[in-house]
This record gives sequence, C-alpha cells and structure tokens, in this order.
Amino acid sequence: MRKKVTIVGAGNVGATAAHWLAAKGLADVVLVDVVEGIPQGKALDLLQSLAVEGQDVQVTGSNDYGPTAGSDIVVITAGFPRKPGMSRDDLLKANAEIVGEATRQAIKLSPDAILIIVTNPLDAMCEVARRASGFPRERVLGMAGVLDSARFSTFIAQELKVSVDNVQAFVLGGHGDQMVPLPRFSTVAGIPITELLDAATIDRLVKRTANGGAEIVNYLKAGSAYYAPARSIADMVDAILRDRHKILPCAVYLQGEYGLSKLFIGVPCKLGAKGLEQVIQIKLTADEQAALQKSAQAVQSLVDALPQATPAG
Ligand code: TXD
Repeated sequence: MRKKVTIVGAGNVGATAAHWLAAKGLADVVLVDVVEGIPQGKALDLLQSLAVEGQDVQVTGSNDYGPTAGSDIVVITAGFPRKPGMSRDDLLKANAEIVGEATRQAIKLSPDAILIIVTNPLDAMCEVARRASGFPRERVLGMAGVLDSARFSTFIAQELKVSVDNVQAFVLGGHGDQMVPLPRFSTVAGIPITELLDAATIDRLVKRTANGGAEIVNYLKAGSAYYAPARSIADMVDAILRDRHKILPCAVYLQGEYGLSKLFIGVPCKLGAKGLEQVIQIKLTADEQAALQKSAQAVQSLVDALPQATPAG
C-alpha cells in the first residue's frame, strides 16, 4: 500500500509541496482547502503532470477531510501568509484558530498520523497543534529549520563561489528574526565557515538568513516564499516515509534539552518512521546559549498570547 500525505492549505506552499511529493512519487497526496474548487483544480492539474513525469501516485483535492482518512502524515500550511510590514507574530491569533481546527478535523480520520506544521508563527502554531491533537511530541513537528538552513547554505555558497552541495549549514532556535545560525557548525566540505570567511562577512550572511523571509516578502508583496519552504517540507516527509533516520533541524517540543522545557523550538532532530527519534544535543558556548534563550523567550511570549480557545494540554 502506498503511503498517504494530506496537505491542509492548497495555497502557494501547500500546492508546491504537493508538487514535490508527487514528482518524487513519495506518496499519494490529498490537498484540502476551504476555497471551493482550488484544491480540486490544483490536484487534477498536478495529477495530469504525473502522466508526463511517469509517476503513479494519486493526487486528490477536497474541501472536506473525507479523502484524507488514514494519512501517514498531515502537513498543515493553512492560514494567512505575511503581508509586507506585517510580522509573523501579527498572524498569531488568526492562524491559531485555523491550525487548531485543521488539526482536530484531520486527526479524527488519521489518528496515527505524524503532523508537520508549517503555518506561521511557526513555533507557536506547533504548540496549537500539540494541544489540539494531544499527540506525543514524536508526532508533532514544525518545519522551519530546514528552510532557514537552506537559506544560510545558499548565501554561504554564493559568497564562497562553491557548490551549494558542499555546504552544510546549521541553524537553531525559533523561526523568524530570533533564529540562531551557528557558524562554527556550518561547514563547506567539512571545513567550518569560520575558517573560510571573516567575522564581518559571516555576520552579514547570518543577518540576511535571519531576514530571509522578509527579503522575499518585500519582493513579492502579495505573498511570501514558497518554493524553498515547499522543498523543505518534502525533505522532512521523505525522511519519515523512508525511515531514513535523517538529522534535520525541526521545531520540536523540548523536554529539558538545551536547558529548555515545554516549548517548541528548532533543534537538530533525527527523523524516521515514528517521527522524532532523537533530539541531537550539542554543547553550546555561553553566547550561543544566550541567543537560544532569547529566541525561546520570543516563542514563549507568543505561546502566552495564544487565544483561550487553545487550552494548555
Ligand atoms: O518556514 C515556514 N514554516 C514557512 C511558513 C515558510 C513559508 C510560509 N510559511 C507560512 O505558511 C505562511 O506564513 C502561512 O502562514 C502559511 C501558508 O503560506 P502560503 O504562502 O501557502 O499561503 P497561501 O498561499 O495564502 O495559502 C494558504 C491557504 C489558502 O489557500 C487558504 O484558502 C487556505 O490556506 N486556508 C485553509 N485551508 C484549510 N482550512 C482552513 N481553515 C483554511 N484557512 C485558510
């Protein structure tokens, strides 16, 4: 039996993620959206592309959750994207309602699914999904770190004029301006970038990475990034469905790791068939730990501001 992945939200990120998953033949894909016709139309178009690509997976679109039953993974991208000048945090209340409802609907029919949350503000939306699902932390993951690392890798490769395939970037922390890129663990062909670039250059790349989402919003004006976010979702789905035990930066509910507890934040995670298999812990310097702490405080303040409708679980 083929695996099944539901993507809630057939907008830019959701539909593009469906594209990657289907083109790779990873799973049957169900797109769910509240707008009538959109998930159906995009799914049919995508399905027809597979006749050329030569993939037999099914792609279905729906306004209700019926066709999602028995999904192995549910990806939630539903919500409003950021507009220029709007912070991810402005999205908090509107998207909390959408993510909570999507989670409850989806898990009724897919009680064993692994949830991958994408909607912003990411780390707080993970907490909304955790509370709404009551799932163990192994099955509630947030996608942001793969994207943030991809952005950092891109800028490092451009700066050094090397293949991006040689670059392994390492980013911790919450998604957003508070993310914590770790240059000493970011490498090019195994060489830390601190050996290859001066401090001022690294600082410039780090700032551009932390501002990576806003840079694209400012260009697009009517929406936010979706190609790289969608490809990042596919990486997490692939690691889980193919039980790869792959280490990827994900937002997970920490239970004491990195000195943090009862809070979602981006850390290196081993992903396999069961979802989160292990949080990889590394020893941070005092400065890095302080930056992570600051990032965690920003996430905590959003969690504290969550609407009453999402009771603490
Ligand atoms: O790294 C990351 N985590 C992110 C997060 C990277 C990129 C985008 N990120 C966030 O994902 C972004 O800030 C948004 O909160 C979401 C989705 O972004 P996208 O660019 O795909 O937004 P769209 O194109 O507006 O799509 C959202 C869709 C749209 O089709 C709505 O009709 C639908 O969500 N929607 C719903 N679907 C199902 N159920 C409900 N309730 C619903 N409400 C809206």
